[in-house]
Amino acid sequence: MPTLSSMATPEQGPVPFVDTLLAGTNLVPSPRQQREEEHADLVATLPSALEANGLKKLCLYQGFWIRDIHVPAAIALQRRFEPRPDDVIVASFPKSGTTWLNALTFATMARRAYPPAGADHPLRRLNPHQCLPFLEGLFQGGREAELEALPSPRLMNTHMPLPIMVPSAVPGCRVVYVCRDPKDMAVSAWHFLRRLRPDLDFAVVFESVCDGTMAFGPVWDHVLGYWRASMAMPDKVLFLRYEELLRDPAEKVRKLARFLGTPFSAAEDEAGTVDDIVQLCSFEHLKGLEANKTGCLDPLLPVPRDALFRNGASGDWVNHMTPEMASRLDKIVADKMRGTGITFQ
Ligand code: PAP
Repeated sequence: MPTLSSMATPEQGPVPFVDTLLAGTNLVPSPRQQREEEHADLVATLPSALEANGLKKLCLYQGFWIRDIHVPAAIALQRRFEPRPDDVIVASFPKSGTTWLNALTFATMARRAYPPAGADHPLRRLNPHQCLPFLEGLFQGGREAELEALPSPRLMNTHMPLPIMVPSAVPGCRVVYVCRDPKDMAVSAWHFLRRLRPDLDFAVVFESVCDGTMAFGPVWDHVLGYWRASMAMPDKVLFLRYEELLRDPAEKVRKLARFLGTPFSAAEDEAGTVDDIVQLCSFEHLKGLEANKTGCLDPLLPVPRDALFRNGASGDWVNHMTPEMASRLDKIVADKMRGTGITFQ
């Protein structure tokens, strides 16, 4: 069994997170009850709402609707997350391309240790989410020591809005952000949430997007926080759009590699490494893998992994909303995004 320290060198890139757990550390989570009680008074004072599927409680914390269980995680993140200069965080609003960007960033950063065409590439045996620790999940679960024990460079994932990550993470490390047309995001979220509650009405999810109460919302403030940071610190925050990734994934992978400080070499160009990464992480390829067809996302989130690979396209909103609904959401978003140049074509 490899030890954590023997698993990677900085040149090799990140190691798949679940493999580090299997490497047998004795990291004991802090007691759950104590962590939740620590902030129970604060959580009780926050405005609250139910998530669209009626199953989880949301609290308005620092301007964002986050799950009540994530409030202690947000506080712990703000107080105790210590970024390393070579850390990379993949950030996104849910259902906006997280799984894809997790895979692309992991494959790009780890390409020396794991050539993307290789038969033993971790993404051929693991769901992309298993390769990256989910920050709020670890901080919620008292598992911060697992993050500390990870060899550098660490690659992590979060849905937390940037104002909650600041000042702890940015600009202490690099962040790659992906956003998506909120109409398609809403449709994707509905299909996902239905896996937990099959009778869920699309209109309920749609309203939660429009009024900003979808978990981690409002979506426009989430997007704008990272967009502004990408404008102010382009060397620290890379802002990507799902629709652009669909249009030209190879070009975006090159941009990602340049941002990460590891542009593709002439030899890699010659060898077709970019195309190999694109192919490895493509919707069709990932969807067909056993690791993505079987099992659940998390013991705490009993949704089958295949829920992450539904349609993988843009524009499916036309099949779910009336033209009136679409133009209502478009108008809300356009008003919020005015002057930024952000569009979702
Ligand atoms: P998460 O927030 O739960 O991690 P996330 O990965 O952000 O979910 O979003 C899932 C969406 O990304 C799904 O969209 P759909 O419901 O409209 O189909 C999923 O199909 C899409 N997706 C996942 N992997 C890929 C990929 N490799 N290429 C393109 N789209 C993908």
